[in-house]
Order: sequence, then structure tokens, then C-alpha cells
Amino acid sequence: MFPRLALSLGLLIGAGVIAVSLPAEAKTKVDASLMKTLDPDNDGTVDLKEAKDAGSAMFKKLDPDNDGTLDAKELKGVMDKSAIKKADPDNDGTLDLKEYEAVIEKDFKAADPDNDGTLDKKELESGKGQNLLKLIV
Ligand SMILES: [Ca+2]
Ligand SMILES: [Ca+2]
Ligand SMILES: [Ca+2]
Repeated sequence: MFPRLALSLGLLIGAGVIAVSLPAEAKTKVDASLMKTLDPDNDGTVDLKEAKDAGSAMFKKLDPDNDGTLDAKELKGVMDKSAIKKADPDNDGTLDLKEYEAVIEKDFKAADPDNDGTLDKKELESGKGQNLLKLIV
């Protein structure tokens, strides 16, 4: 009886670890419908202007009180506190659209190792591309 119980407990704990570790690995898949949103000119890649346009739509979505800035609460799940601090040169604790777009530009460049000014599906789905996707979708 006891070894059985220990075994089931072990299985439960194991399953718990797997369940907990999954979300960290959850990736945003760049499927056809997401690509359509991000790539209005339909050339198969996302350029910086398209990323910024998507980002400013996201900014509006994150700013329901519509005061033109995002505070840490509104940025929850998108940027953590230390990322916000780095992105906030005027140090007022919130990001305005200009500051938000500067982060998009930085993450865009980081996600574009071949430096051709566009992100293809593979670059968007890379680790660095995921950082950018968080800001724009
Ligand atoms: Ca495009
Ligand atoms: Ca600011
Ligand atoms: Ca590229």
C-alpha cells in the first residue's frame, strides 16, 4: 500500500513539474492569421514600420484609461519592472508611445540577426522574436 502511494505521489509531483514548466516554454506561433495581421503589405516579412504599427495598436489596447502612458500594471505580462525601468529614460514610471516604440525598435533589431531590416517567420519565432511579439500582439 505504502510503496504504491509513494509511487502515485511521485507521479503526481512529476506531472506537476511538467505542468508548471510548460507555460515558460509556450511560444507564440506565427500562423497565417497572425502573419496577416502583422504583414499588411503581404510580402511575407514584417518590417520595422509594420512592427511599430502593430505595436501602437497594442499600446492602445493596453491603455484602457487612454491617458497616453502605460504603467507597470497596464504592462503586466508584457514587460517586467526591470524592463520598464530600462525603457523609461525620463524615469516617470510609465512608458509613453515614443518610449514603447523605442523598445520595439530595440527588440526588432535583436530579432534580426541577418540585419536585412525585415523579420521572417523564423526570426519572429526565435527566442528574441518572442520578446518582440509580446510587445506587438
Ligand atoms: Ca511586410
Ligand atoms: Ca516615461
Ligand atoms: Ca531578417
